[in-house]
Amino acid sequence: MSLRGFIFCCLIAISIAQDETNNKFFPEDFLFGAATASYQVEGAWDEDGKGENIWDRFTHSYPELIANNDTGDVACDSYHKYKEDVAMLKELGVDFYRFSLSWSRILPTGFVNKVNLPGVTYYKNLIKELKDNGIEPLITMYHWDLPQPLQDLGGWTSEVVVEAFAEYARLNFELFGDNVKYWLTFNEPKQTCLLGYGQGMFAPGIASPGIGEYICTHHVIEAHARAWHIYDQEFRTTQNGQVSITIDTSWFEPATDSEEDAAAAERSLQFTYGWYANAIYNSDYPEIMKTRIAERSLAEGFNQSRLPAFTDEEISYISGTFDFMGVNIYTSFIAEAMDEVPIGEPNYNYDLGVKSYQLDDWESCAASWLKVTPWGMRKILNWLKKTYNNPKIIITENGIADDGSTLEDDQRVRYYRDYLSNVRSAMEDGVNVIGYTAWSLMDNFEWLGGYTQKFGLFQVDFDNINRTRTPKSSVAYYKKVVETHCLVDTCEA
Ligand code: GBH
Repeated sequence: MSLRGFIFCCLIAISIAQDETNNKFFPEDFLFGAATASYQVEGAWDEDGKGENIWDRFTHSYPELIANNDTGDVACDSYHKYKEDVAMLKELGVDFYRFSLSWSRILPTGFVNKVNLPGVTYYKNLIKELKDNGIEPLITMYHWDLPQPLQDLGGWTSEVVVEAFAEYARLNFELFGDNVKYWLTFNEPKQTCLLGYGQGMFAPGIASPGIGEYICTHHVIEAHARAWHIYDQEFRTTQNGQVSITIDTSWFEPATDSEEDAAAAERSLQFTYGWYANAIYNSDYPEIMKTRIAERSLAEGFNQSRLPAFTDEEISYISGTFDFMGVNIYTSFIAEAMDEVPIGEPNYNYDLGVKSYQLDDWESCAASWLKVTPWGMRKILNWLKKTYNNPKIIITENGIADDGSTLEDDQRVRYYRDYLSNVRSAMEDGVNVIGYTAWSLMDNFEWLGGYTQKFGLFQVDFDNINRTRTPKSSVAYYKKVVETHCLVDTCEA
């Protein structure tokens, strides 16, 4: 092909891509942010009085479960480098930074009897550095790192932890609330409960399929509601902030236009997002979960449902415990109806009873579970609007992994552009999205993936004792979007 022909083709290709991108401005007050979580970035796992948590214990006890036997012992060393982190946020120009508090750094025993002052100082310094640079903190209180002493008492299968969380939440509001407008109680509780207490793949590594995850969830929902009410009664009038929870979900696309597949897709959404969200944004667990789990439990020989029941009083106490809706969205699945699994061992997947999969021709990335499906973003946002009565939504995570081989992360640039384009289109559909958060500010400890899956806008050199941070190409793109509120070269009002 001639050079002219080549350039012509490129221009066509670019204009097609740009055509598909929504070219409306995001509203002026739309909030853009970037996120991390304590265990994934802080390091300093046993420094300055921090207690042991379940991810410290899990990575140290079962190194073979984590890629390259990696741990979060040092991670990005953000405990010492938070000023560099804030400088990176400043470079991006974001409105807010979503980070999480390490419960064990503040309360080494998990209980409020011993407050670890250096831990408190660390977060106060971080918050001050953010505010001094015009960046709002959005704080997650629990991003999976439960204090080990609380796990020793049963962790999220125990009522004790509900009470301990409520007191930890009150302390956080007292300590930091004057400077914090946005709070999340829990990040992705489904991963805590399903992977941590059902399947046993994540810390604390308890495999109690079909039982543990439901008990865990029941307590997490109660703990969330306790924290929201504490804020509402004791802090709202003076601190004026907003409290919610963030739940992750994928979009589930029916395999065909049959009624059975449509029902399978809806059931998947109810069993993933609805499991946590229905009690909070509507009321009680989703009917479909109550019915299916009760039926299978009785057939299996249990005397009652494996899904615990809320009392009427609890249902009304939990309902409405949100000031906005938090949601993490990365990918999509196809949902297909299937024959019932014969009654036998209890299992969440049998309770759900859906065959779900991703298609081979969906674009892949360095994280095998994450296929690039930007169109799913628009669909799931519309589903959330419809199902939960049009709440105010903050997308608290969205992003993609690379393998670290290049700083020219063109795939991430396209991912952000195409997902944000679908966010903007969903807003035109009437979905009330008020904020968006890129996961992640920088490469970090990606749980079982260790340091092999890199979600960062900034690269972190984990071989260098300085944990040097370097911008990838996506930094320039996201910075432009944050600055102009526009995804393409020129936008329309
Ligand atoms: C989020 O989880 C987390 O909140 C965040 O901490 C994380 O870094 C980020 O996304 C990127 O993953 O081990 O192959 O069985 C997103 C949902 C749920 C996706 C657990 C990966 C385990 C896949 N994640 N899942 S695997």
